[in-house]
Amino acid sequence: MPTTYTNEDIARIFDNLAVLLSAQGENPFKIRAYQRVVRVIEHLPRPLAQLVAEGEDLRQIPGIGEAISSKIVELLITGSMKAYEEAKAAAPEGVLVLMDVPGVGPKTAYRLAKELGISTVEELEQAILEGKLAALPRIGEKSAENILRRLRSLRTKERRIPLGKALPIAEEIIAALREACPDIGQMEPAGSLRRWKETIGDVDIMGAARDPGQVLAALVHLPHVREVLAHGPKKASVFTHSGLQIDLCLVDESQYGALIQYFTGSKEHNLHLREYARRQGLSLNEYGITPDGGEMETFATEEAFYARLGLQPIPPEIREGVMEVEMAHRRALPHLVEKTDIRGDLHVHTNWSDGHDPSEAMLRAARQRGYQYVAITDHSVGRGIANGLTEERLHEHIRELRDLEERVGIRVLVGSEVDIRADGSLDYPDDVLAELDVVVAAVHSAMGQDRERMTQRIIKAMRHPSVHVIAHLTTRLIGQRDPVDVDVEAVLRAAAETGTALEINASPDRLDLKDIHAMRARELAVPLVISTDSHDVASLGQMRYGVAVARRAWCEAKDVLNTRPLDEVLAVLHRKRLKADFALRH
Ligand code: DGT
Ligand code: CA
Ligand code: CA
Repeated sequence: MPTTYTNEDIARIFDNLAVLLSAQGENPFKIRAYQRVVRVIEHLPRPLAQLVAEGEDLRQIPGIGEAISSKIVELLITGSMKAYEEAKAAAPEGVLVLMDVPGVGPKTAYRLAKELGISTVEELEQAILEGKLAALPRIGEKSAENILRRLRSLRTKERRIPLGKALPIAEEIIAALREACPDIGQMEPAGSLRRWKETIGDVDIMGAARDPGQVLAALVHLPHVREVLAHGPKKASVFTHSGLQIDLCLVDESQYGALIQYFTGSKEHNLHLREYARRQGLSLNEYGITPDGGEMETFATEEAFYARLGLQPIPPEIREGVMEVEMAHRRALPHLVEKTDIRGDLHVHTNWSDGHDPSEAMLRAARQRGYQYVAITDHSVGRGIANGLTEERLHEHIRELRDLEERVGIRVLVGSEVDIRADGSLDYPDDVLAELDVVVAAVHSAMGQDRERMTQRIIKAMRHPSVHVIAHLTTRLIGQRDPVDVDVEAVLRAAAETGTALEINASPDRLDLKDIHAMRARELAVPLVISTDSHDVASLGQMRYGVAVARRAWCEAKDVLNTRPLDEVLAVLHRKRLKADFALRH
């Protein structure tokens, strides 16, 4: 059964393994081989999980021999690695506890145990507060503080997992359960995951099955599971190797509607709903609806549940307790944009810059998704590390794309993801930009600028007649890099004024614009585009995350430019150029 380990996860396991073995006095050659493979894995361009799934021979990768290859395959296929489990079993208990603390790792854990006699998380916290950790050579105040911060956020359940990591794992688990128990009826994620929130506290899965015991037994035995937290007749909670808590709850088919409604939340939505129901003499719980003085009624579907309350079905993405209940009562909910409304992707890279796949593969994959058009937007020349295109290579690429367009049978917009330099100027000359069908401009450098400079920098780029779209406005990477300091309201107003579109970057690491910014853009009638910023064929499938952001922003298809046919897209994009030409001439 497949499990999700990223290359980073696998590298960390080998790194830990090397430390554990060296503390246990193992053969230094073996240890060095593990240390070496960490570096090798960190620099692999493709996920090992994908290579293994495609049946590739890992021994062809320099630095990976027979022994290591079989350990990686074992880990990916069974979900654990015997050598690692054994090394952990041989380590002192305190070391194991400490090495699981984010920011500690086995090397520090051994030192803490040996040099400070620490073996519990509480002792660790105490030692940090007393300054003992900072006093250790090669640790220092900064990493001691860092460890303390992460310890605390762990405890307050502040540690949230990015949507893009949680959803694939939840989908894998549901698929594995369905395979193990074919009599499962409905089964889907609930909670924040079903509402497509950008980060997830824990994963809630709801299901209907005749034999709940069998399904729960299958869950606790999945190779994904590291620890069983609770296991009852209808519910179980487990903790996965990837660090996710999963709650699974099962009922009879006849009650599924109330169950999935309740556990989808949000708590605020449920609160509004309960108050609304109260006024009609109805009370709600996770099993059904009970009229005052009457018997509880059950519901097989969520639509029937909402209908009993006199409400339109409410899409999960907008169940945040704002005004959705009232709107559903007035039958005034918008028809939210759907994935099938999307007719093309307007931000795609190829291996001409930092993408992994050739132009032809990207075009064919876009066509296969049923798209009518795709914009190829490789990086501009100043992006040296991303292998940005010189003018000469850009022209060569354009010729290739024009040729491929006919052969592949998809309309190609030739474009560029052009750098917005620190001073707001652009990374190609005006005449080059004017030749392109679509120019997507973005900040990639000098991200530490103050609010005023950053805001003016982006607005200056938007005033350029050839800039059609601003990509990933805040440059944030969820859980990894904070957004730049920018006055979003001012930027959105400038976008409305200049007719510049803003991108909802669908890459689940980014989701930028985020939901509330996209909502404000919609209110200001800023044209929105949803783009994947794909660097390989598989990432084109991430469009669904961007659509979810737009849905959370209450967007309809008409609010999203790339739901329209190509001629309309070009008309909107190029209106700006015409407007600017006109302004120059008069
Ligand atoms: P998360 O896990 O922090 O990302 O957010 P949720 O929304 O998934 O929250 P979670 O897992 O605590 O609970 C799942 C849903 O169950 C929640 O959205 C609404 C429902 N729920 C849980 N506890 C309560 C409660 O005390 N009152 C009400 N009304 N609903 C609750
Ligand atoms: Ca949850
Ligand atoms: Ca939960």
